[in-house]
Amino acid sequence: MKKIFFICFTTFCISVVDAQKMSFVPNPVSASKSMLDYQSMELVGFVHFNMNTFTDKEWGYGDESETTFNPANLDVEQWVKAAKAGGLKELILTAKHHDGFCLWPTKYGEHSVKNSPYKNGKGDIVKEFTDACRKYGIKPGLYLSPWDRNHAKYGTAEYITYYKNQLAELLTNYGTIYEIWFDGANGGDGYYGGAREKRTIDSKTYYPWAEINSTIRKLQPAAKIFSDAGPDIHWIGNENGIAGETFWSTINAAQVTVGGAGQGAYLNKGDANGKNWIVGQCDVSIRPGWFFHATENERVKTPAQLVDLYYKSVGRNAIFLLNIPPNRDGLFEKEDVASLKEFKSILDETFAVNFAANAKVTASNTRGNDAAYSAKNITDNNSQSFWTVDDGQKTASFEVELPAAKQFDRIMLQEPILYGQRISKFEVQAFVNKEWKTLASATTIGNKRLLRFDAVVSNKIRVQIDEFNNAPAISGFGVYKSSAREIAKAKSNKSVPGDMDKTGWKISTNVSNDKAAMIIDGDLFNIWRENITNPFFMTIDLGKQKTVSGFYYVPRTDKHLGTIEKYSLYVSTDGQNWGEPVSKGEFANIANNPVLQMIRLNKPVNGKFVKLVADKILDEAKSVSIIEFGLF
Ligand code: FUL
Repeated sequence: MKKIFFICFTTFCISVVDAQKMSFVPNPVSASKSMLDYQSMELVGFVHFNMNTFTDKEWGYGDESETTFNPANLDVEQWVKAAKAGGLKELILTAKHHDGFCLWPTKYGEHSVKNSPYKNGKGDIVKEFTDACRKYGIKPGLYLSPWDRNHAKYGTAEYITYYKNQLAELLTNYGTIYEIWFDGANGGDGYYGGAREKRTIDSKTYYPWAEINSTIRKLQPAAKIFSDAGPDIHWIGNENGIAGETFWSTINAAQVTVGGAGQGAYLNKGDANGKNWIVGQCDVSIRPGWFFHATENERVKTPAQLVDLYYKSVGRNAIFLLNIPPNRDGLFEKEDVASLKEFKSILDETFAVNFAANAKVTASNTRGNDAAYSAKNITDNNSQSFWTVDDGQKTASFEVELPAAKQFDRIMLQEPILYGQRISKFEVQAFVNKEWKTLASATTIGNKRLLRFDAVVSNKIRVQIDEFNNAPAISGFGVYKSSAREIAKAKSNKSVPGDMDKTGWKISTNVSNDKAAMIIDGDLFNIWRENITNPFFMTIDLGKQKTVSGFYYVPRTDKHLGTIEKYSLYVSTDGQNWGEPVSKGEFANIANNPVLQMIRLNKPVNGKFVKLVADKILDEAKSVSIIEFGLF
């Protein structure tokens, strides 16, 4: 606006500029103002707190007693204050996870806080949460698991009615809700009111998503809806918090099913030809698991690791959704709070000074030679104004001259996404020692692209844009020097704290003993894999009697091939008589979150021999893979 008045003092002039402005039209699929605002938040928090917190599980079976849920010192304001100090703008609470337990006193069932010791059944954690968020200026969002392993009618139409009722309850009784999160995990075995069986649903037809979404639009017009398929925000295809190096905010939603298999790669890159503008969201937990486990206290992500994820999510045109799970007291642990705070402080320090603010810019071309599209808009610190070029240009470039040479190692670029996402190949160069040096080459930009490279000293930076689907436009540009604290070494993930010494162990398997020693060599990187025809098992001779209180399994993270999904663990004193398994179950959510799995036995057992049986391999693969196995 400012510029229009500056150039045009006559009505005639204004109408000419308007006509030219009009001539720069948005791509057919582009961001709405409200999705632009959503994406500008950048950082959203997740709070996984529910029955699993008290059972030390990732996925509860659904048969947990309500009396187990009892957070003695719950302080929701402590979460919200820590989230705020960490720069999070919105928080999403697991009102109900897959085990079906409800953090609010739903009137549609009994499996909720109302039958727990928490505040003698008078508590309502959704209310406490939404009130606290509002008090501290954080937007509240809610997660309501579609899968319910407690509900007797799961799999039938009756459950859908129950689910819709619960959703309506959450959407009507707790003020403005800003995000609703629909998890794709669906169907499988569970308690189901005592049936204890496996139930599969057809994820394409079981949930009436169109109807559910329109109810949300009606009851909570400000709420953004997340699911694998949007309609507003979509899953990034992994639970590591990482968007593809190339990332489009467009996909074909019709091609994606909520809870469908094998669509992770598509969602991780987006689709240059997608018909729907759906923003990508990178979910990850600050700890290995989504829920709190005391055994993971040593493995809270460091501030440097979180900053790295910021570059791989927000810096690749997506949203960063970071989970911080409260402990059994109902509080964020101090390690998590400290890491989050330092993460924010590193980002603040890095991005405090933009060396390119108001710097001089020259461009290869300016659309219609119109000041409204001037290259000056690139460095004016106003992401609404932008530079663009005439239609039909084959390439486009601009050069920024800093007032003085500076040392820098970060560059930020933005496209005005109200006009869509246009650029698909570009390069950044700096004039160093009298020649142009390439700092980085990349593909997409979108709302924000952050580039990291080794520090250079220069006063001239050039951006060469080589591929685009429509006249390219740039609205923001930044040049920064990263905080020295960012490169603080990430904690080694080599050690598994407190595990049993493996000296003298002997391992044998029913497939091959060739390299099986790799399974217990303490190396958390080498993958042992063998083909199998029968259910896999391995036996370990511990050399002498030991007390076993738990075990861990480290799966491969690169792909699923051979990942164990269900297991039985046996302990024996003679290696002949094994009896009943001392632990049997599933590595919950291992397909999406293939991190170290730690299983605690109900009670410690003495023995000299341990046997692990793979009751089920992910995707029924005909192989088994193990990076490491150990005991506690
Ligand atoms: C997954 C769930 O199964 C996990 O437990 C967690 O809630 C994560 C955010 O989504 O699909």
